[in-house]
Amino acid sequence: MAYPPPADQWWGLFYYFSTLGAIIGGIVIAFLVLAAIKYRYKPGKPEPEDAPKPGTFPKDRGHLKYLFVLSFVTLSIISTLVVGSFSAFHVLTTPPDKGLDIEVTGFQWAWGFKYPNGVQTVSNLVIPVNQTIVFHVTSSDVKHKFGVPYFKTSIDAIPGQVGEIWIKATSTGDYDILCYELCGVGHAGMIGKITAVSQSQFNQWLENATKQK
Ligand SMILES: [Cu+2]
Repeated sequence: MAYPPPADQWWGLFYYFSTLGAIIGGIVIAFLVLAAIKYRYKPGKPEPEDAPKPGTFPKDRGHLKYLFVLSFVTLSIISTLVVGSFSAFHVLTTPPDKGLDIEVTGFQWAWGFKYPNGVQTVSNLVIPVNQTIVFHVTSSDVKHKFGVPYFKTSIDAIPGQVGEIWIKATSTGDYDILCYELCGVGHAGMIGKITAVSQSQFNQWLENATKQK
């Protein structure tokens, strides 16, 4: 299943982390099981000479080369995770193009939307499909957090500040908007809806909404 941007970044990173985790976890567990079988206690078998003893440092086995190789492998893996995380974060916070600007204002307890031509809606946002939508998010009372779970993105809505996130719906349909910051007794009901429609349906809708303004 293909996820729309910027959720594709999130999922890419998630699969990268979980695949690496599964592979490395598999190797570690397999090594543990093999070692437990190979070096298990057998009656009459003497302890190896370099077996660790309580209260003494383990003997140097001269495996310095492995130390360097494994440190290098670990560092390489960790640096790809760090670079991957920062680049995904960069994508999440940087709209790919100018897109359609929507002003979002959180208040107790709903979301208000304002289109560039001044049309305003509450809780329900209609957007065109296959177009970048840039949300400029603020709050008129307390701290909220504007989140669009399907697109794996969210941002604080803070009075006096404007934060930006973006989405690009690649298929028509409804997507939930949630508040991610406990903001009062009505917090749980602070749910909005994004409806992605075709460009021509959107133009039609906006025209009607503009007439009714
Ligand atoms: Cu809220």
